[in-house]
Amino acid sequence: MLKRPPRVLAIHDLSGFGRCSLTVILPVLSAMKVQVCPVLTAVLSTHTGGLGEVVFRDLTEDMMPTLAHYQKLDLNFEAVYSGFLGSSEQIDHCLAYFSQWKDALAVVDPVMGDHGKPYQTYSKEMCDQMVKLVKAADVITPNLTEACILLGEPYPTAPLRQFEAKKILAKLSELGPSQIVITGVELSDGTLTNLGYDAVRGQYWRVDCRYVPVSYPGTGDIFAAILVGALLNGDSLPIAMERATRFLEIAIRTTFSYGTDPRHGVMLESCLSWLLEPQNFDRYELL
Ligand code: PXL
Repeated sequence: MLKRPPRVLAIHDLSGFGRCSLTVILPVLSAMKVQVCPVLTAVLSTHTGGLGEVVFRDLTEDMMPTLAHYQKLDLNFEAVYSGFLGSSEQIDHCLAYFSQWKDALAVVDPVMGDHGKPYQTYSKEMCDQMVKLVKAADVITPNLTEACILLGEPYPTAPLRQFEAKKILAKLSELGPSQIVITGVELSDGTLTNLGYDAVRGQYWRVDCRYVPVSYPGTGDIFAAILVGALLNGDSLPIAMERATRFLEIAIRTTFSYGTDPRHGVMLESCLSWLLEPQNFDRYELL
């Protein structure tokens, strides 16, 4: 039994304004009683999603000395969790962190794109490197765009049928990870859903989402952070998925009701207390 809260080494950027990356990951995981130890990849004035020219400080060269320091301190982590990465070199450094803490749950949120397209900052070389990182992961949380980039497949032009969705999940698990979650998938039955696959149990899961006609930055980061916290606290995969899905529904619907600028992200502060309260989960289904 651990005599302290679970501890996550979180390799992410800090974007000052716009509610993404560490500004949402830290409060979410702290609320879930998980200790976060951030390793910063970069500091930005805002996220890169349409708020103008970003002030950017790259911190790649601090990543390996930080690893060496933690090694010297003989620190243990229950999870190593990476997110938005700015260069191939940073991806190599993440691989070094995964090798250093082999027993830790290796979680990769392969932040590469959305709405069918890679982000402008994402070169073909980085997409290939991200495949290497995914191969070293236990858990991955791509959206459908990222899932397609990882598999080198075109983004589907029509909603997916169940067997097509299962095929994508199974192919991603063949790369290495045993738990796959794909967010924001439109199924041919008219639902928007988050899909999961537990390759050890051979089970496919879905948690359907209530649709809201707006999209906010940082929601993928919140989803992955809740999933990490939930898994470390002993949730099963479908319950971890439902916890993340339900929280985001509340955060998105709260924000939508106020009509704030979508680029400012979701009103996390108003909703965070939901994570502290006991919840019952009965919305997950087998896919
Ligand atoms: O939410 C992912 C993310 C993280 N960090 C930065 C980003 C984005 C998405 O746009 O720009 C800097």
